[in-house]
Amino acid sequence: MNNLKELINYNLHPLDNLEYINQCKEEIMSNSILILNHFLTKECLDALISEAIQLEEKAFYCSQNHTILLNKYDPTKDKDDPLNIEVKSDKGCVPHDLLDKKSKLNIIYNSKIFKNFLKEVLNLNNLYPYSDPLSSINYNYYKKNQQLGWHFDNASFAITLMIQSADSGGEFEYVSKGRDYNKNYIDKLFIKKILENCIKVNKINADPGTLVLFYGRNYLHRVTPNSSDKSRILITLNYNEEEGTQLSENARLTFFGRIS
Ligand SMILES: O=C(O)CCC(=O)C(=O)O
Ligand SMILES: [Fe+2]
Repeated sequence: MNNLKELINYNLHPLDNLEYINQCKEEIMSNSILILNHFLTKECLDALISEAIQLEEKAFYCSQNHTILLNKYDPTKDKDDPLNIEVKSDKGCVPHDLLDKKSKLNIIYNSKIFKNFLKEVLNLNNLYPYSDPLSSINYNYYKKNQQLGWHFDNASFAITLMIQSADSGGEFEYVSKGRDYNKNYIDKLFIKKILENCIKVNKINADPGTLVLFYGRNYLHRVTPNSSDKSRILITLNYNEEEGTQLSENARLTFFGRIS
């Protein structure tokens, strides 16, 4: 069985070193995002690219219009209200149960060292997998013209691993203000300006093998349309702070086309 230290570039990213953990913690506190380049070893990245390409034909593609809070447009409300404006998202998704049990992703996802690193850096008490068989680890595919519209996540934090970037477009854009979920605060005017493209936003185009952590529930973010013929492929590693959490049946139907 592979050891975590053979899957990630431990020399660059010593996940159980206190000094390194604190450095990452400071970085996410000051930049609102943590980008760890060359996180995966070349062997691990190659294996995940093969797995992603082999599974691509099994992806379930969904296309939906939604608001920035991932709700449906409400015709009884003002259509210009920033919380009622529709954006479009379309992508393909391969759920966890289609991955080989021996996938290197399962090893990374379940590794005590990795989970402990995440807990420390993201200030979390616990990290548990989803209790449904689909939602914990997902491959996401963005083909030409596919995108993820501006949104806030339902989960407080997001963990992604870039596997293949688009040749053009398919960039991750974000702003690190606009909402404080815990204080029930949302800055509609600021959000409106973003939706109207009046504010300069942060942009990253992660290279394959990069791990990204960010607070998606408070930071508006999107993936711009992939304008190349090469699919953008990205893994989301999804955890919960509470044990026994399932993704809602509605969300499972939307993203995976089935509930189990
Ligand atoms: O694909 C990305 O880089 C971000 C994905 C994302 O925002 C999401 O799945 O909610
Ligand atoms: Fe998101």
